[in-house]
Amino acid sequence: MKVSKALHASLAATALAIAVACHNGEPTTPTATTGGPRASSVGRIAFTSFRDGNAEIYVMNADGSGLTRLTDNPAEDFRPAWSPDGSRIAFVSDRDGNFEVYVMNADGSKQSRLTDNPDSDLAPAWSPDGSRIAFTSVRDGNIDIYVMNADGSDLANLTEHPASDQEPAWSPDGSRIAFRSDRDRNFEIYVMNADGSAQTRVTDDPADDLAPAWSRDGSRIAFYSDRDGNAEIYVVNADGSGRIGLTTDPAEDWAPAWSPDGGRIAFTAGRDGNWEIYLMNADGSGPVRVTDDPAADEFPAWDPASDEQW
Ligand SMILES: [Ca+2]
Ligand SMILES: [Ca+2]
Ligand SMILES: [Ca+2]
Ligand SMILES: [Ca+2]
Repeated sequence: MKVSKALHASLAATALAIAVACHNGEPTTPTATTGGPRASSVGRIAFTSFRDGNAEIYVMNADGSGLTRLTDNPAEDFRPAWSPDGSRIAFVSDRDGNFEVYVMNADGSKQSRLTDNPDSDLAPAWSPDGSRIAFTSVRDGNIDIYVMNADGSDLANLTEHPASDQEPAWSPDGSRIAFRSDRDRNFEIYVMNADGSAQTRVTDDPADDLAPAWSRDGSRIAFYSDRDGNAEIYVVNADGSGRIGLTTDPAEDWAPAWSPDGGRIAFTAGRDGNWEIYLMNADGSGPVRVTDDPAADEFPAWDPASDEQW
C-alpha cells in the first residue's frame, strides 16, 4: 500500500475539489451565523492550511483570531496533534524526503524528527499521559498502527494485521485506541486496548467510516462517513450502539475534533466553496465557520489544555 501516493492523491483531490468548487460559482451561505458556539471561550485550534503555497501547520484561537503559522518549510507539513498539556505539537512532514513524524513546541520552535524510516509514517496521536505517540506506518509492508515513546524510542506495532489500519485516536483515559481498518472489506471504526489486544469493530456499514475521535468523557466516538450520500459527521457509542448524525449538509463534512470541555466539535467542510474549519455544538446545532481563506484549511486539532490556559 503506497501511503505517500494515496496522500498525494488526496492533496491533489483537495486542490481539484477547490478548483471545481470555485469554478462552479457562488459559495453557499453558512448554515448558521447566530446562536452558535461561543468560540472565543474555548481555546486554541491547530490545523493545516495551504494558504502560504504549501501545507503548513497554523494555530488560532477558536474564534479565528490570533492566527499564527508554526511551520515554514517548502515540504508538506500537516496533521497536527497536541500533547495533553498543550506545550507541544506532533505533526507529519516530508521535509527529509519521505513522510515522518515530527514534534515542535506549540510556538513552532524546536522542530525535530521522531521517526526515521524510508516508508511513510503518518497520523500521530498523543497518549493522554503524554508519554507515548501512536501513528501509522507502512514499514512492515502494510499500514499498521504503531506506538512509540514521545522521544521516538521503544517502537511497537499494535495492530499487526494485513489490512489497512489507520488514524489512531487515544481514549481520554488512555486505556484504548480507536482506529479505522478495512479488514472487513471496507473502512470501519475499531477499538483496541492500548497494548493492541481485543481489536473490536464498532461500526458496520457498506460506506467507509473514517477519522475516529473520542468524546472527552470516553463514552462516544465521532467519525465521518458518506453513508448518506456525501461526507457527514456522526457520533456513536463506543460499543457501537446509538449512532446519530450531527451534520446534514450537501457539502463534504469531515475530520471531527472535540473541544476540551466536550461541548463542541471542530470539523472541516467545503460548504462555503473550499475547505474551511467550522465549529458546531456537540449535538450538531449552531455550525459556524472559523477560517475564511480561499486556500484549503483542514484537520483541526483542539488544544486539550485550552481550558486551563484561557
Ligand atoms: Ca510546508
Ligand atoms: Ca495492517
Ligand atoms: Ca455533508
Ligand atoms: Ca479555506
